[in-house]
Amino acid sequence: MSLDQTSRYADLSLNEDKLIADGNHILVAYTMEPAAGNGYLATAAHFAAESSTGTNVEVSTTDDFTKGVDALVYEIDEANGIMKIAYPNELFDRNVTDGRVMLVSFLTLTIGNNQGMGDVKNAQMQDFYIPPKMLQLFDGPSKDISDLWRILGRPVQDGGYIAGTIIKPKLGLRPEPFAEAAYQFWLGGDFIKNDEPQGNQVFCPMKKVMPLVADAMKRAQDETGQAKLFSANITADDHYEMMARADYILETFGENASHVAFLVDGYVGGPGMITTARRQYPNQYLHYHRAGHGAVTSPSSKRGYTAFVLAKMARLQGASGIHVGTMGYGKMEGSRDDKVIAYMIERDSCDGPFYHQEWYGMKPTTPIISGGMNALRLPGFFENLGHGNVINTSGGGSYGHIDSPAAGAISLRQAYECWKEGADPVEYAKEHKEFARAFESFPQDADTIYPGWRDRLGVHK
Ligand code: CAP
Ligand code: MG
Repeated sequence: MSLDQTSRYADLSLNEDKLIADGNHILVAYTMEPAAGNGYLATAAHFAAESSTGTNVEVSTTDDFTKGVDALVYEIDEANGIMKIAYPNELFDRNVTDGRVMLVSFLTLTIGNNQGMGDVKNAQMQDFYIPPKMLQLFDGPSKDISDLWRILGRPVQDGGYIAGTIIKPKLGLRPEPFAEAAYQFWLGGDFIKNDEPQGNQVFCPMKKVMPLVADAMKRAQDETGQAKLFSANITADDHYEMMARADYILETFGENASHVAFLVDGYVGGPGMITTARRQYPNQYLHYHRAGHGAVTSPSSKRGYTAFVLAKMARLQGASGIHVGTMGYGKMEGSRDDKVIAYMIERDSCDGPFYHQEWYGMKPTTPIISGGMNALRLPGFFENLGHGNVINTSGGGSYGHIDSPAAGAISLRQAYECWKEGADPVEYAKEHKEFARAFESFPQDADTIYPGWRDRLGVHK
């Protein structure tokens, strides 16, 4: 049993509306279960202590100023296992270079030692509130989807769906087949990303493949008369390596460098990797891939933080776009209600699970939709989300189309147009060949989503 620190680190008389109005605290809501034999409020108070100014015993060096910056439990709902903690703004570390706040400090306090405490069985951050005076100190995005729509020649408001893919197979292509796969998709689609592990493998050196991809982009642009986009992976442990990759890629794409986004595997790479890319290359769209996040965000996890929290943190850091999952329409975990993740990062004002957040004009982060998607799954996805102002990357959905990657790309766009027109997809397929052939490319999906499609389209096994 730890020291009972309730009297110091809990104050249930605090009023949340007043805490928000005063703007002097970052507020955080967690699910939390105490370890057996530990009281709920006492454990929450100890959690707040370990997350701010305390430890498991009183120390002689504490003074009145220290107590003034204690994190405080201000609300608990023991029946539902919820606790809310107010963290004074002063607790968070500031850059010596420019006075801005850093996400790593937010994490090391709110999801740091408190993840391994003996009296806490588990705790997971569900939502957080950033007051205006702290929001201003985060970088936020420098480029957003409007910059991509501008390059694509679309309206910069509601420019609509960006049809994308991921070079598949995930690994194993040498430079020439890699670039050919890119060219073939670009003949029908807008946007290609490296898959998250693709970089400088010995069988596909970056300095061999990037010139070929840049040439494929030029040829596809000439062939189609349309601009094309490439999200190049610059992820690396060492930020000098990241920058070497980024500089090389920009130089290689030359006059098309503005068509290049930088892909960073931000969860496994950590916050510093995202901020390095954001601050060193503010002219490039910053694409946050979240591979690995499931370790803490999976619905089966009771620790760390949720996918909603990850996406909200990514916007603060300045991700131009982040993967938000497929809301139950793709292959990864997710549900229809995950649409709130997209709304929180794309809107200027939004209700999260526990807190309303105003963004005061901070640029939006694009929801990136990926994971088992294809043309058949998209109409339902758009219907659930309510709009198509997203980047979708369908790897299998493009390279698995039985006609060609270009046909796969076209089928994705047709799925969006079908949804926008409010058309019945099977009826729409009668007039749109690539979309129709997606039914034959992914027959299991077709049977599940559109039963009876074979008879209606006159396609037999
Ligand atoms: C999708 C993908 C994405 C995952 C990421 C993959 O490929 O490239 O990395 O979807 O998941 O490697 O599986 P497919 P999330 O289109 O072929 O499925 O977007 O949820 O972070
Ligand atoms: Mg991938």
